[in-house]
Amino acid sequence: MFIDKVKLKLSSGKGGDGIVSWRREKFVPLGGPDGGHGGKGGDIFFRVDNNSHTLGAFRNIKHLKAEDGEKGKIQKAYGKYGEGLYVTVPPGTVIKDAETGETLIDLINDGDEVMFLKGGRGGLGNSAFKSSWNQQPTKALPGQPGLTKEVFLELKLISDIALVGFPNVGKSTLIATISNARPEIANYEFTTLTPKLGTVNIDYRRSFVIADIPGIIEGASDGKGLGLEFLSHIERSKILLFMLDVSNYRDLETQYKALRIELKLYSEKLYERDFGIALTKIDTLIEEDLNIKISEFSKVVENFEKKPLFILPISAVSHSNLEQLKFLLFENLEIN
Ligand SMILES: Nc1nc2c(ncn2[C@@H]2O[C@H](COP(=O)(O)OP(=O)(O)OP(=O)(O)O)[C@@H](O)[C@H]2O)c(=O)[nH]1
Ligand SMILES: [Mg+2]
Repeated sequence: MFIDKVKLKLSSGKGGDGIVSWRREKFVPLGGPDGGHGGKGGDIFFRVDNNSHTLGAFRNIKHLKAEDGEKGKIQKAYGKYGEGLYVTVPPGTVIKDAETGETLIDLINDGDEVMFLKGGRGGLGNSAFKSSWNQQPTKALPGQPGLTKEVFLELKLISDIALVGFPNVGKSTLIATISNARPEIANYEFTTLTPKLGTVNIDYRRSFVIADIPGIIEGASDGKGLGLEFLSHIERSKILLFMLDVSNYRDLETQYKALRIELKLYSEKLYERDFGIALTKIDTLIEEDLNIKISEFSKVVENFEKKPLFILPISAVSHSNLEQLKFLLFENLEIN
């Protein structure tokens, strides 16, 4: 289940108490103090793991707590340290303070680990208080309490390229054809309900990540269709790929203008992001009609101040220009 926002309470462990105890040995009637220190409480860490792409694991979790430290032992032995707790999140997870909304940590790279809440220190046992003027201290300290914080975990997926288009224009088909992702594909609108990532291999050592997101329609910024909330997942993408369907009942100009407007309404920054244009499903038209559409559409694009990196007619069904598309995207990512 794709979940991209959860609220969670996190607590580090309490430090174990120090204890009061006295050495008991044969033939030593008045043993000195030997109460050990309490163990430290467990810390809370965040750890990034590439194997998950959603926060669904936290769906039914309200509170996570690291282990408490154990109390000190006799013979000056430390209590056992509380086990640290690792909260494993997908790359792109932002940790926010639930009270203030402030961003605390942005977790990007697989394997990254960050200490978030330190466990309480263990208390000193009475052995620590022995001095020349006090040979029989009866004092020991309690362990420090742990720390508790409420946070929002918010996932903003990390992709190099994000597909932007009306529903049913072939976004998922493209990603299924050129990447390892296997999204659902169907001939109706809003097949894709949640963002998905796929990796596109250029050769054995070069690749990029592409995000398939739900379709956008006119008025999405007012909540029409699936709205625009999921666009938070493309905020980190370096390049957007507008997908415009040459066979759609909305013509290319209508699709393009509406998408540019909705994007702008969502975020000026995303509106200014570099983008390419793929004209999709060209296998559905004869060449002559396609050429007319392309030349008309080129004029429309000229009227916008922000120009695309490229306009490329493609077909995921007949595989037309898919290699070119991969290379154009990759090349522009390298320049970016
Ligand atoms: N002829 C032709 N049909 C295509 C092509 N690409 C996709 N389709 C068809 O178009 C329909 C929609 O494809 P999807 O990939 O699900 O479209 P989408 O943009 O992901 O749609 P949403 O998830 O609803 O936003 C499916 O029936 C596909 O088989 C293409 O290049 N040529
Ligand atoms: Mg889709």
